[in-house]
Amino acid sequence: MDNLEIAKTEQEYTADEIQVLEGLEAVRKRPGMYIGTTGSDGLHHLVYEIVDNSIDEALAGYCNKIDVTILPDNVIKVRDNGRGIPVGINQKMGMPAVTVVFTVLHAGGKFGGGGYKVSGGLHGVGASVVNALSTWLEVKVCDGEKIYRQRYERGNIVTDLEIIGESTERGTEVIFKADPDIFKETVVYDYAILEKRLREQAFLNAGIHIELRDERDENPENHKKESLCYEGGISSYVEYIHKRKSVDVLHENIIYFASSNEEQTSFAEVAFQYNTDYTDNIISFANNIRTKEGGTHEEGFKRAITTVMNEYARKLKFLKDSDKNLLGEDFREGMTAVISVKLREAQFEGQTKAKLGNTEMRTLVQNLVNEKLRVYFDENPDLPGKLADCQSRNPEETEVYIVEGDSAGGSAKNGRDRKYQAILPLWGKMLNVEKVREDKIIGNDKLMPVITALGTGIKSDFDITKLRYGKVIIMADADVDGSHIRTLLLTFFFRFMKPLVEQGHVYIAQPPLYRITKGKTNHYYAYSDEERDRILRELNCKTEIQRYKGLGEMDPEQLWETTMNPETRIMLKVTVEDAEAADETFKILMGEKVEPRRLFIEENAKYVQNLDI
Ligand code: TTJ
Repeated sequence: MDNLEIAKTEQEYTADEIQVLEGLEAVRKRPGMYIGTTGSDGLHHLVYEIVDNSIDEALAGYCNKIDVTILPDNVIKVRDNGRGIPVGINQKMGMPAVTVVFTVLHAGGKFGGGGYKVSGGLHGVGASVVNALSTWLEVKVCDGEKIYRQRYERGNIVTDLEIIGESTERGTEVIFKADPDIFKETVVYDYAILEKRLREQAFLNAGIHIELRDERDENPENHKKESLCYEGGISSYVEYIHKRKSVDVLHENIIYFASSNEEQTSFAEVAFQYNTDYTDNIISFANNIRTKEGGTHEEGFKRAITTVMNEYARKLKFLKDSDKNLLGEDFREGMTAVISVKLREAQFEGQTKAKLGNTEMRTLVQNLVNEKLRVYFDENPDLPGKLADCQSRNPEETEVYIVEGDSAGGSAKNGRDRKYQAILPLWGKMLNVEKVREDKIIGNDKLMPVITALGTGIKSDFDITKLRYGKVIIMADADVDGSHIRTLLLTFFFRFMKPLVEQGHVYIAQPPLYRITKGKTNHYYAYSDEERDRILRELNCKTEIQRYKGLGEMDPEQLWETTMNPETRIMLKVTVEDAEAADETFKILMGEKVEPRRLFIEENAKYVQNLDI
């Protein structure tokens, strides 16, 4: 695990390396200075401060289990299976290192030169602050031979560090009771708040086992327990967010990248996945601390996503050479992302000190995503389409265009009337229709976004009242690939959303085949060879004829004018006169011969013009 390597240091800590910076007294006088508030937030912060020490030990590679228990009377117990806080005498202070950790402000091996503090609460002040703000606190250390214990009250030593037994195990246990004289508002812990934070830590530190227990109730049947361990790390976090929101995802795999700098002193990882929502949800962390205000790591991520996605959109001809780049927000719509960086001497800036300032993190994350996302797109060219939804939610007026993503998606998005027209681009190559069996249709990730976009469900779950768009319009090129898409979609609709076809919701867009230009400014569009000939006869003068080979050749205005504007467009309405007979035809469609398939589309679709008039 990369992050463990970073945290590991060359030399081991010894009792002498603990640096001493200042005394403890001030903490009880001005607790807010050290833990932010003395309200509920500050109370919970005590737990994080203690747990962070165990997480550091885990990141250093010496601990894999952390237990957190809320005991009766809101006493907190934190226990790990790490090496144990050193018990040897610290020469500078003349007392055991563990005593220094708990009684001297800003003490702790992690603040010395050789060490590297990875985690750490918002204020990074450590165990002595918790001790100062506790009515009492007891620490137990097992060093593989003996068990040591020391007790403090309001930060003051009340017993020497004593040997109380023997054990072959190693680890540290801290038990404390928050002081109600300090936490006047409340000393009652909220299980859900602790669970949320510990789960977050479990995501951010893949593989660590954290167990949270609530044993406050005198009846053991009412005790609560949560085991938190995520081998998948921040990818599991993205998965968890999507599951909890019960939002549909647009692609199966969560994209994950990670890298370190050359010196192995910084580490960055990102995980993201698109869903059917329209908002973005980017969560970032530096040294396991949430950076709500973002900062350099988030900026690097966003820049790289915008750059590489635009590159990819051009490569797929989703954007034409003359088109402007899409904006960053266009690519973040529906994205859930977790960004986590670990670095030495993180600088926290901003209003709430929740914004990462280290500029080297911008470069690290940006380069990471730039490089790995390009490779990812090369290896996974079939990313599914992203619905560009319309503003209206009234199916009486809304329509969705299902478009071959690599030909006309961009023009359609730009040319549409976004009030009532939604665009769903289908990316990548269509499966060969004859190979698509019924079971395959459902697993086909091209169709997943269609199911999601329409909102009706399928088969026995199908519910027409949930249809989000009154018109479902298939818009594909007049070539073999386009015909495959139409056939696949019609087959799918017929088999899985039959009432959609029966009730006349499905249409096939008719883009023109020719553009006839007379002089400089007069344009005519012909939708068939006959129409072209008629126009040429009527014009009876010098003209220029352009044959459209695909929708992609049309700019947004032309596509609107010829194919999408309800006032002028021509659409084929797909009807199913006899469901049984049509199913037979679909079977022919599924067969190997191309001609019966083409005939089906012609026979089952009739011209309807100016639908909205
Ligand atoms: C320090 O260097 C020598 C080996 O042990 C390292 C250490 O301090 N490990 C450590 C500390 N593991 N766990 C802790 C710890 C655990 C709790 C619950 C609370 C505190 C303050 C420290």
